[in-house]
Amino acid sequence: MEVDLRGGETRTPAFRTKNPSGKIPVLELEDGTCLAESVAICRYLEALVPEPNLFGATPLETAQIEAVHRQLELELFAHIGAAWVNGPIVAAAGLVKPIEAQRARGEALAHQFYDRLESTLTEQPYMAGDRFTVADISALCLIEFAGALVKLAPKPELTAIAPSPRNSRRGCPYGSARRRNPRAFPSPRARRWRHRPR
Ligand SMILES: N[C@@H](CCC(=O)N[C@@H](CS)C(=O)NCC(=O)O)C(=O)O
Repeated sequence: MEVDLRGGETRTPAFRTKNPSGKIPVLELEDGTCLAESVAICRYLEALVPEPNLFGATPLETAQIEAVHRQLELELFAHIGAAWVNGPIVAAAGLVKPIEAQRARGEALAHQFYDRLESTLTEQPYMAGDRFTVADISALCLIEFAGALVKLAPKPELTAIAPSPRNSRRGCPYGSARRRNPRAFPSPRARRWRHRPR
């Protein structure tokens, strides 16, 4: 179902019966049940189709992925969001009266978080360890959005977190960290051997 965001459709009483916070995405099931929040929707879909696993295969791994994912949402998404909401595109659309100090603060805190991600991805191939999870999906979408629409791409010297379609084909979606720290980045063959069923 298409929703006219700019026209304010998500703020109407009819839409708020689907999601009281007046935001998309909303997954509407055949029986009319509506499910809000992107992560809740993803969890629901993974419960229906468990493989490939993105949210964790053991209690410990599930909690570890959740911790990384929440930090991405609360400490990166929130700041990119502040820079976006108070930036020129949203202002030009006349949706929000921008506050320059909030834009600048969002931008500075997002860059701080990028520095932190750079060290994480220099030590390990993925956000939450040695395999691709939902935390990587969120991180890659956020970095892409920030670069394309908020002029808030990571600085060029942060080569480990740069999304890399070329490396993605080799099994790692990020930049040149594999080359800088090869011991932390075993080849796909070595990784398969390490994780073989015993
Ligand atoms: N925490 C929510 C955030 C959803 C969200 O911010 N949606 C934006 C579009 S990406 C929206 O609907 N904005 C419309 C508005 O705020 O009026 C989720 O992850 O689903």
